[in-house]
Amino acid sequence: MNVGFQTTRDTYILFSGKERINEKGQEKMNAKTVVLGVIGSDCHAVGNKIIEHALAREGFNVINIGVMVSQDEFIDAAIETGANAILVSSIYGHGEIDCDGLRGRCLERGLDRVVLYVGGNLVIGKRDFADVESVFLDMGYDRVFPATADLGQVANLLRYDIASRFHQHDFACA
Ligand code: B12
Repeated sequence: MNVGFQTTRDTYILFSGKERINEKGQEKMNAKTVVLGVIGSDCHAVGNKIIEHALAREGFNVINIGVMVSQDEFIDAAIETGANAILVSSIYGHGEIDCDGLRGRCLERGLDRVVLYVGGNLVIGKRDFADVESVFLDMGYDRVFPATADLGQVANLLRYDIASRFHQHDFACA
């Protein structure tokens, strides 16, 4: 039986009189890990930092590997950190070239459940977003976002997609 009691700062839970687990620590243990970066030769750094801060504020454990990241660097980081999702940014217009093949590479390297998002200025010039979205969905991305994406909504979608792809018990001791 768990017995809860208040302190001035945090709520603690007493387990069988043996362990005390700080609830904030527990939240951290359950945090979903996402790898974030800007793919290819793309050096646009501002949006990347904004996404990092927005998702960290939403409670994600964000591994930001920065700009000019290769597909294999995304995958290396995801494997090393046991990430649930990879968020790819492409800003300079070469997304169709840089992003193609990442899903296949993930599968080759054993990341068969990782959630894959892509967003930014994905193509050169102005194209109907529905067309752009279908190109990247066909590449195997789970969701595709324009530069105007609301990062709060992105966080909600991420929670939903991660929970659907990874069973809850996988997080129990993560
Ligand atoms: C600053 C800037 C630069 C700086 C970058 C400095 C730096 N290190 O960051 C410099 C001068 C180096 C530069 C260079 C180039 N740039 Co520039 N640059 C810009 C500019 C003016 C602002 C970019 C920025 O910081 N935006 C603010 C951030 C907050 O927005 P963001 O990057 O779009 O990110 C947000 C969203 O896209 C979204 N998002 C991004 N990724 C993802 C991923 C997911 C999963 C989700 C959900 C959301 C999401 O969320 C982010 C936060 O809100 C834009 C024009 C503009 N107004 O956007 C052009 C722009 C991006 N650049 C452009 C181009 C073409 C280039 C160059 C190729 C130019 C050239 N011929 O050399 C080079 C490329 C260099 C390289 N190797 O990357 C084009 C891209 C065109 C396209 N995609 O069709 C733009 C749009 C200008 C234009 N209108 O033509 N650039």
